[in-house]
Amino acid sequence: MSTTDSPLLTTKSENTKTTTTAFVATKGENKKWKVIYFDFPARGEQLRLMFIYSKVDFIDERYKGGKLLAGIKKNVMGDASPLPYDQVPVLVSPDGKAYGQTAACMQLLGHILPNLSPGDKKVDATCLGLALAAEDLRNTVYYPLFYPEVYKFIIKKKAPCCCCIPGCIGWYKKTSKHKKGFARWAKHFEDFLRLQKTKYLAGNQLYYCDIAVFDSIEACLDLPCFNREKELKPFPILEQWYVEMGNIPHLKSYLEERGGRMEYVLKYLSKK
Ligand SMILES: N[C@@H](CCC(=O)N[C@@H](CS)C(=O)NCC(=O)O)C(=O)O
Repeated sequence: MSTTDSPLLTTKSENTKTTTTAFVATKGENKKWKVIYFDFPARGEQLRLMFIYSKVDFIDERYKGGKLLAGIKKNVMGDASPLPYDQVPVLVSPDGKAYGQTAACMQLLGHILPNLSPGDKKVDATCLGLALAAEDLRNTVYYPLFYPEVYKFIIKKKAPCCCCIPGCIGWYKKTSKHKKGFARWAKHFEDFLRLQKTKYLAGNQLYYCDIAVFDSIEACLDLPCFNREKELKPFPILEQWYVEMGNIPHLKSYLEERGGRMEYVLKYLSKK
């Protein structure tokens, strides 16, 4: 398959230069790891952040929507499908082995990239637990709130006269219950930092779990129903850690260039 003429997806490397490509690694790129995910900063974004933090180039294979992703699932591609669970994100090693399940991919990348995982197996269990907790936060807070928030945002912007509809959506989708879940998880993360008195979540060094938790918190707080300062105020140690994580130069410039997640959705919807 040609690597330059597929309309299916775009590949974005660390320098954010976007080129069109197919999902087979191009010549010269075959020594790189690859992330397969949607062209949207959600669950798979943390894998991209790992590479960006480490300044290691990677193949960033982005699918613009579920229909295109369906084209590489097992019922279409059989055993040649690169999706072990028919879901994304997927991490593919330079020799072509595909790994699924986000927390497992984070742990593996932590071991592959320099200085992102602890040598001690017990500390690594703590790291994996934190990466799984980050997924719990995403699954119980971010994802249930995402579509109601997108609808509310669009209605407020495009039809402000229908001002009671956002409230009805909130009531119907029980958004306040999901919103409250944020503080529950933030308290756990604050406790890790407070009880260990460490700079990072699992020690005095930044590990893959810090990137997983940072990305999950950042996704939640980017939803319009959250006010960042208000949500983090009860958790001052976590807030300080969060601000420091966001100020890490490489992450900061990537996040600034990427922009907010809601802006990303609106840009996507306006192109439709
Ligand atoms: N437990 C999985 C969940 C993965 C998942 O839900 N992926 C979603 C995108 S965030 C997906 O692939 N959706 C498309 C589909 O299922 O067809 C993980 O941690 O990676």
